[in-house]
Amino acid sequence: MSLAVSAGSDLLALPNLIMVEQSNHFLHSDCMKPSLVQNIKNVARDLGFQKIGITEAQTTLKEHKRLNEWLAAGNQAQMHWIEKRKEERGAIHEYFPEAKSIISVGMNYFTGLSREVVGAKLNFSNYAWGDDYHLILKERLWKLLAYIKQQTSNVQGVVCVDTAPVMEKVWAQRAGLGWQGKHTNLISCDYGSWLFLGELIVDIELGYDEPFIADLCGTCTACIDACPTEALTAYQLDARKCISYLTIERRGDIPEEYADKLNGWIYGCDICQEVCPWNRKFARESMEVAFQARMAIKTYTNDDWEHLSEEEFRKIFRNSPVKRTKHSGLRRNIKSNS
Ligand code: B12
Ligand code: SF4
Ligand code: SF4
Repeated sequence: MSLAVSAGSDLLALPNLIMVEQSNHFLHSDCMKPSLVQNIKNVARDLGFQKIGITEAQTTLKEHKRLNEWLAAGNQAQMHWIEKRKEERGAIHEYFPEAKSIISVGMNYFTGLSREVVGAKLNFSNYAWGDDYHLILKERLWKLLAYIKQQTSNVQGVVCVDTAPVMEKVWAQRAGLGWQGKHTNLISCDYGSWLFLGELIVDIELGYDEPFIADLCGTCTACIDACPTEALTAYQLDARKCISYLTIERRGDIPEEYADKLNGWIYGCDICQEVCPWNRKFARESMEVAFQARMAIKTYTNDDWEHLSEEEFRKIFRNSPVKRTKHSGLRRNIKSNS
């Protein structure tokens, strides 16, 4: 039997009585109640999430310890915001005391284009080719919460996408979405690692998925070998050396020793993911219009980027993740590459 949420244009308008399909007949859910968990997953899928899993909000002692060790070694560089909220990041109930279940979602952002086809040798990481994912994922997760509230009264929930002090990859792994590869990103068997992650944390118990226990990296070390700045050791990243950190998060000049190794990256870096066999074999083109590359990303030449005015910057990167670096940051990155 297949359960399918009836395709309504407005998910919030989904009826309390969901239609379910059985042998080509539509039945009222009053006659045959599908579980809330299955409905949540169906609605999440309709909202455009390709990967959905649910896990219990339990303690994360091992990961908390590793986070503390990672911080103590100075791997966070200038990202003091990680340290400031490390207790919440390492223990979900410090962040949301009532948390019972974590609905973890992944959204495919692979555009299907490689950086070889764009007009410039200066590169933007493909996660930043289109609209800002924070806004897109958050809006849809709020809709998912609204749906759950329609079904069950007295549910409280919080929506997290990137900026909340939660370890998103850890929850995604526990919810069965995939495993954390040696490049530290979460990899799924069906989309590779080109997935944005987000969570809806709720204060009700739900049915839970099996965690993804296998580590499918095997003996591969392609990401570690390809990283131009040697930022990776297996399963750990030293942000001080990472081009993504240096071009997005770092304030001030990019240190000389790394400026030589930027390899054309002016916003983020995709090298460790590009070489990953899971992405090479299993990446699938995203149907999400919002993630498609902006015209300038595809057509601008090095010369265009080198002469980019502040006004153009504002126009091109309105509602894009690139605005985080500001015009001055992008100019610094371009200069560091020359
Ligand atoms: C800080 C941050 C960064 C920093 C640091 C990255 C890092 N690896 O920590 C910088 C700026 C470098 C960065 C870069 C990127 N980021 Co970022 N980042 C984050 C953020 C906000 C927090 C991550 C964090 O907690 N780091 C702290 C360290 C301690 O965590 P960790 O790396 O997971 O560490 C674990 C492992 O080291 C492991 N471990 C340690 N020893 C061992 C040993 C073994 C055997 C094992 C198995 C594990 C293990 O234990 C640690 C704790 O669990 C998350 C969002 C979030 N709230 O979670 C996004 C996030 C991880 N970033 C994301 C993305 C897309 C990127 C980039 C790809 C962007 C780009 N193209 O430039 C790069 C990828 C670089 C890379 N190789 O990781 C996505 C990843 C999606 C995915 N599929 O995994 C996230 C989840 C944002 C999102 N909502 O989608 N990021
Ligand atoms: S994002 Fe680039 S610099 Fe950072 S670890 Fe991956 S390959 Fe290395
Ligand atoms: S490149 Fe190899 S080692 Fe690195 S994450 Fe992918 S499979 Fe794992």
